[in-house]
Amino acid sequence: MKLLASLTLAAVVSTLALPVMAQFQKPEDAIKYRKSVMTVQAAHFGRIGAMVNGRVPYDAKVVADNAAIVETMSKLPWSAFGPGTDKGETRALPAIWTEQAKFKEGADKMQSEVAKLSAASKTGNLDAVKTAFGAIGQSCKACHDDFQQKQ
Ligand code: ASC
Repeated sequence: MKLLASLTLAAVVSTLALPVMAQFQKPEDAIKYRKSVMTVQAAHFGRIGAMVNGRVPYDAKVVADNAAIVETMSKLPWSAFGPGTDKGETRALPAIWTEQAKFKEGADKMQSEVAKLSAASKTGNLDAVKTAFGAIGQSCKACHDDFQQKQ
């Protein structure tokens, strides 16, 4: 019984830890993973952007659904910037690894701004959504300016 309890606990803990502990076979798998996450994240952020910018009529449910996806995605890329993932098909700059504290600060800031968007989206208040959306855009840009090679 004790063994079963500890096996169950281990299974639960490893499931909970999964998003921040994604493991990769090869560096290129990690690079592909983080780029894919960014692509999906940008797609769903963009759907909110279309409403924030008035290109598409505001629909609170669509904003909330997309904000929830962005919130999940925002947690995922960071574990894929491990050692050895600085070379290959990537625009990641060396500063990510030489200025890890600053990089983490940017990652944390982005996630907290995204959490605010998620909260705002549940109120149905478009002005609150606009404010949160703008703050996220700034945090994306700040990190890309410092840590992503220009195209
Ligand atoms: C996006 C996207 C980014 C950011 C950035 C915000 O939708 O793909 O890289 O927002 O443009 O300034």
